[in-house]
Amino acid sequence: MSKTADLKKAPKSFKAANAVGKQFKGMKCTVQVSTQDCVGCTLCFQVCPAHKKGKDGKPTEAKALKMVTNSEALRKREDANWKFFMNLPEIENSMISTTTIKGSQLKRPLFEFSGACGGCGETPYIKLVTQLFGDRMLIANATGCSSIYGGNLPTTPYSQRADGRGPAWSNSLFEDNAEYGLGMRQTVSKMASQAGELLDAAYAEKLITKKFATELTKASQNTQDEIEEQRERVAELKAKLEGSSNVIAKRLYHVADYLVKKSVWIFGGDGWAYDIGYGGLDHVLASGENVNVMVLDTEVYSNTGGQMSKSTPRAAVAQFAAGGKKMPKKDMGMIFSTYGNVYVARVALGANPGQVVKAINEAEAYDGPSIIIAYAHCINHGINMALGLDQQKKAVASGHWPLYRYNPQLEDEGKNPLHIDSKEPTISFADYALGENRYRMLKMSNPEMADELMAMSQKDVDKAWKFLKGRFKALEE
Ligand SMILES: Cc1ncc(C[n+]2csc(CCOP(=O)(O)OP(=O)(O)O)c2C)c(N)n1
Repeated sequence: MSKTADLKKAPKSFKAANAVGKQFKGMKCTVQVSTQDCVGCTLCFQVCPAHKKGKDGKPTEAKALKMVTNSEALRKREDANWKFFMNLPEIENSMISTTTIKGSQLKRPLFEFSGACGGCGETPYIKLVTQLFGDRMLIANATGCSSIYGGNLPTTPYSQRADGRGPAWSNSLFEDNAEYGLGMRQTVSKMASQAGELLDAAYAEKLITKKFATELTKASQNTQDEIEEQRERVAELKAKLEGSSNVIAKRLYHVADYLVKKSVWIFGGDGWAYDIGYGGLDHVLASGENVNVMVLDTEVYSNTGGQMSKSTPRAAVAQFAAGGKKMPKKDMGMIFSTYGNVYVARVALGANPGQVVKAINEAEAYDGPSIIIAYAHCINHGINMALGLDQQKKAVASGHWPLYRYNPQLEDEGKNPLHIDSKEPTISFADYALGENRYRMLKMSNPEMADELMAMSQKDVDKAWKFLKGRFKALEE
């Protein structure tokens, strides 16, 4: 989104449409593709709401976006456009609301061009989180796909704003990631409290005024503009302290940046969260500390070729479950919602992107532990990856993946903490599942077993829905 004046020096081939929305009057909007980095997954083309779609969900008429074959000439032209686009000023924070899809998408992603499979279902969640909090984020990443495409060193898809701020990212092990993130949280909190104590000492030594010290400790940091204002205060503080030989001044200078609120995130797959790292995850969520967990749930250990986890649904074929998984899927969301102090959300971008934006914002705002369990379609499911988001929609429509948010804060306000965001199932579990090879292959190799497991799976879904609705009702009373 740009002011018309900013586009004066744009290359001739640079495209921009009139922006839609009252607050954007007179502005221009561009969706610029980096042709050097596009992997041709077609997801953007598939989901574009401007395109008319046929019965099979595929666009029949392209409007805003068109897939074309890359060429040297195209690359050259779009390289110039990309360079120009990347140097355009960022949209002003006051013009957008990052609690909406539109607002969130006008912010610069600080995660770009990963080496994940074309059409990966995990990466859009990461991109979105970095759009919302990337400039002050710390990420502990469990080993898995997200640590491989997220840390393909010496390159990294994690990026930075023009001022150099971006996510701080690290990966420890597969099995200790929640604890690793907890360590980040505790360090950040300790540094911030130390900075607070040193501010008092600095005031006592007359290095700064009491008014300034109070502003630095009491400033509200709930919006992006407030965060930027706090950064300015910290810069002013550091300028005052710089070069001083006073011990307090020296120590405060080194921890002053922690006076700006940080956002601690813990990323990992279902193999980590449901199985190998579960004990640690449980411990960290029960600790009450302010961390945000994002489970990128592909329902298998994706990075090592698709082994079953406790998230794998019954009837699906996976490694170690060649004859179809016999046991039902573990309902981790419901488990953690019984703790009472944990924010829990179950989300699926392909089904309801608005709910995902809401959940991520709520999880971050909640001053305690949060977990978001995000459905991520995967190449291991044996699907057409270009239609992964449609498959997500079907997972929700069948009731296999109910969408909900459990916010303990609401309970404190005397409201029902559980909010169910998806409707009663409209299609059967088989209607959803048989669109994926992981279920279909059993039907071919062992039809009787496939039918038996499919019938049990339908019962699993029915039971889980009944349970969810019962929970909602119980919390209502
Ligand atoms: C203790 C340990 N066991 C096994 C591995 C090998 N390993 C690396 S990634 C991975 C699978 C991760 O699966 P998941 O957590 O579901 O994440 P995804 O790849 O699906 O995103 C495994 C088994 C390891 N790194 N450490």
